[in-house]
Amino acid sequence: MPQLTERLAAIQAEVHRRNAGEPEFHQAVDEVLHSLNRVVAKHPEYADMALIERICEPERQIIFRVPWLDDKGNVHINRGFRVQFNSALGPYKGGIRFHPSVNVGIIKFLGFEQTFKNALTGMPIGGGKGGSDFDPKGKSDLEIMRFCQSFMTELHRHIGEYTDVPAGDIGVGGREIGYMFGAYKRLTNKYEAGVLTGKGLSYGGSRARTEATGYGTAAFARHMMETRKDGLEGRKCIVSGSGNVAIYAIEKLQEYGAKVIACSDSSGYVVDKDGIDLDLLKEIKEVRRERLSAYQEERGKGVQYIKDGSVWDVECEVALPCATQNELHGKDAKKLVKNGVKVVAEGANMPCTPEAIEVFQESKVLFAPGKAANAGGVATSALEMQQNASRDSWTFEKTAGRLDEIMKTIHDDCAATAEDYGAPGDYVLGANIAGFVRVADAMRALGVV
Ligand code: NDP
Ligand code: 2IT
Repeated sequence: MPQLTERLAAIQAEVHRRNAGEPEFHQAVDEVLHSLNRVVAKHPEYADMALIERICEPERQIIFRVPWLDDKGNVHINRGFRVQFNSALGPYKGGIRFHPSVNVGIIKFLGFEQTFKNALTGMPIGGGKGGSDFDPKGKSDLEIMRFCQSFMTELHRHIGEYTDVPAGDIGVGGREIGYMFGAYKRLTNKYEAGVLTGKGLSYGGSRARTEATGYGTAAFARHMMETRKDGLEGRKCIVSGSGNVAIYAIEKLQEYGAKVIACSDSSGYVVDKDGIDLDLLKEIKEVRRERLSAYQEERGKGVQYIKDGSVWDVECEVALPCATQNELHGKDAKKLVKNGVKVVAEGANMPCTPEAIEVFQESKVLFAPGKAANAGGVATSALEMQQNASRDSWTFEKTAGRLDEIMKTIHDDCAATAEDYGAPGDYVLGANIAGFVRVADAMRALGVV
């Protein structure tokens, strides 16, 4: 990475000092500050009025106790978080994550990334993120419900259609959003559909929201290939993870005629040379909520399951990391490059380490950061908010059509911005600058708040 200017280096040092022990947050901020070198050189006014310092400081951080009862009557305690990062463009907007690794630094990095991502969608949404260190694995349906109700008992006072609109993320899908919406409705005595997105179709959800993140990431990868007059048809692909984003990225890649030969979960990965059987994967992951090893057991011959291995060892031309942060390291990137990867688009938030990104960029592999490539999820959440506000419900075709247009626009904005700032093909720089400028313009207009 290039040296930061003295001013940006001082901001970086202060962010690190003030948020000690939060390496993921430092990582996300450092990347954006490096992109801002070029902005400040061209437009010094963006460094006035402590604008960059303010953009790195969350507007509000809420941390709370979440007590809940398991099926045997034992009391457990988890910690809940909501980081309301930036509301210059609209109400705070971003998912809720339930995973034992959650801490304030992780939620802060996600909220910071979300601010720029949401700006890139062009929709009127600010940035926020929340979650808990609750581990949903192995919990009964009733335990999940009680946890969601307890979580919302505190969260409800901080959110609202015009304030903050949470959605799903790791460990939070349709089931959890349903329980949280039910609890919110009861606590507030209001049918305020626009307070949460990712809702079920029977109570105000949007068609295509479930599919949106994965579909959008696959579409983004396709647009990247198009810049080299190339496509995805017949390409060998790997998608890491096997959750919401991974499943629908696989579905769209298959629709484009690509061959997805591997996917993973936190216990291992499968290689299916004939192409992943998506019906079986959905049955195992979405319906039965089982481990990926079941895929090999049921699909049988010809399928390999590698316990604890790295899915990036599999040879491919297209790689979509769709599991979690820092899941693809420098050594994985080198292996992928050696094996001939052409395009890497992040379906997850910050799945590639800075070293991995450097390897891709130096090797001229097309690389897109999550804040651009996975923005289709939150963009479709904003479409859900539009439908809720107008008490309307759009068809799948209309909603997915809007998503396609939005992904194309984000791709083209990032590419054009990178070019304007002297780094054609650098989607990291393009996304960071295009997102920053939108948020910064609004913040300048709103004064020091
Ligand atoms: P899910 O909970 O549906 O799936 C997560 C998948 O990633 C699972 O296969 C899980 O495996 C794996 N995974 C999670 N944590 C780890 C870990 N620490 N190590 C290895 N594997 C892990 O979540 P989503 O698909 O919704 O989210 C995936 C990523 O996409 C996240 O980074 C999220 O922030 C991002 N994202 C999600 C959006 C959405 O709309 N849902 C929108 C934009 C980004 P296992 O089951 O074994 O834990
Ligand atoms: O990281 C993300 O963009 C999400 N988890 C989705 C957020 C949303 O509000 O739909």
